[in-house]
Order: sequence, then C-alpha cells, then structure tokens
Amino acid sequence: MQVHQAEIVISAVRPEQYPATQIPEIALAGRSNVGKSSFINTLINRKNLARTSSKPGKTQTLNFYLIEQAFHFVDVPGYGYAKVSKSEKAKWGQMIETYLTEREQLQAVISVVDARHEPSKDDIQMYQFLKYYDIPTIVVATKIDKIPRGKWNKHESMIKKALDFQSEDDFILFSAETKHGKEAAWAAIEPFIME
Ligand SMILES: Nc1nc2c(ncn2[C@@H]2O[C@H](COP(=O)(O)OP(=O)(O)OP(=O)(O)O)[C@@H](O)[C@H]2O)c(=O)[nH]1
Ligand SMILES: [Mg+2]
Repeated sequence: MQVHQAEIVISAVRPEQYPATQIPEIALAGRSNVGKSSFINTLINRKNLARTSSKPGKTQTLNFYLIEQAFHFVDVPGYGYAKVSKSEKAKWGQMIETYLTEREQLQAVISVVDARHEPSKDDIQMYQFLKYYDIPTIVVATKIDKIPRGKWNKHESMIKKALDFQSEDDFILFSAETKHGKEAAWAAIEPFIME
C-alpha cells in the first residue's frame, strides 16, 4: 500500500473513547522500546507521526491512527517497562486486555519482538494470549539491521521456537532503519484490511 493519508484520531484509555467507526483495526503489541511506533512510521512513510523515543514508556494510551480512510493502526503501550508502578501495570493490563478481547473491529495484532534476543517471558505470554483468543497474529522481528545477514535464519528459528510460533501466522524480519521487510509487512496486513 502507498500511504498518502495518515492522521492521529484519538488517544484512548476507555472503550467509550474508541472511534465509533466500523473500519478494520490492526494493533501493535510488544515490549516497551522494541520499535512499535517506528514500525508504524516506516509503513506510512512518516518520520514521527507515531511518537517514538529512546526512552521506554513513550506510548501510554491506545493511539488510533487513521490510514488512507481505510483502517486504523492502534499503537498500544509497551509492556515490561520496569520503572512503572504496580498499579500502573495493572491499569495497563486491564486497558490492553479489554481492547484485545472485546474490540470487534480488531482484525489482527502485530506482535513486535527484538530480532536480536530470545523473546522475553512477556513476549511469550503475549503471543500465547493472542493464540488463546484466536486473534490472527503477524510476528515482526525488528532491529534486524543490528544482526549480520548470515545470522538472520538462526535468529528467526530461535524466536519461532521460543514463541511456539503457529505456521498459520505471518513472520517478518524487519528494520525501521533500512526498511527491510516493509513490503512483506504490507502484504501480511492487506488481507485483514480488505472489505
Ligand atoms: N537500529 C534500529 N533501531 C530501531 C528500530 N526500530 C526502532 N528503533 C529505535 O528503538 C527506539 C524505540 O523505538 P520506538 O518505536 O519508540 O519503540 P516503541 O515500541 O514504540 O516504544 P514504547 O512506545 O515506549 O512502547 C528508538 O530509539 C528507535 O529509533 C530498528 O529497526 N532498528
Ligand atoms: Mg511507542
């Protein structure tokens, strides 16, 4: 998809604040600072529409971006950010669980993991949660620019094994830095946003 139009619609916390539209939604999930917002920006050719930061915890609300009047990307706050209090973590958990389990417009989740490392406990838990609720998932292993090409296969196998990756899902090696995987990501997303 060639994106010409992209705008933030709303930063929501509660379901009453979600946009009252029926268009499909694709949500981003992943550890804090893994590169979720950067992934969105790369796909829509914007430098900083989805706000990114070298400081973890930048995205704290469900941010709905309207793309080409056709679908929403929903940027979800990252998990596993140590400096967040217990009560804030519980609030985050509630907000994301409500959205993922109750939002009928949600078509698929892009689960972003760091290509360099073994998936964290939280990464594994998130993927298993998505599989439990039968939510189609696109696993994006990002920051692939930090790994030499000769090791890409090894990292892909390591991540798939740790997640117990299901073959009906998509798996994409990605870099917001080099834009590797951008076309593959669109190809994986497009079937979920067609009417
Ligand atoms: N080298 C490299 N750096 C990346 C890549 N993607 C993101 N980054 C960097 O990683 C940091 C975090 O990126 P964000 O996109 O803000 O991460 P996020 O997952 O949205 O973070 P939260 O909103 O805090 O959950 C930034 O410094 C980015 O520049 C990538 O593909 N390669
Ligand atoms: Mg973010």
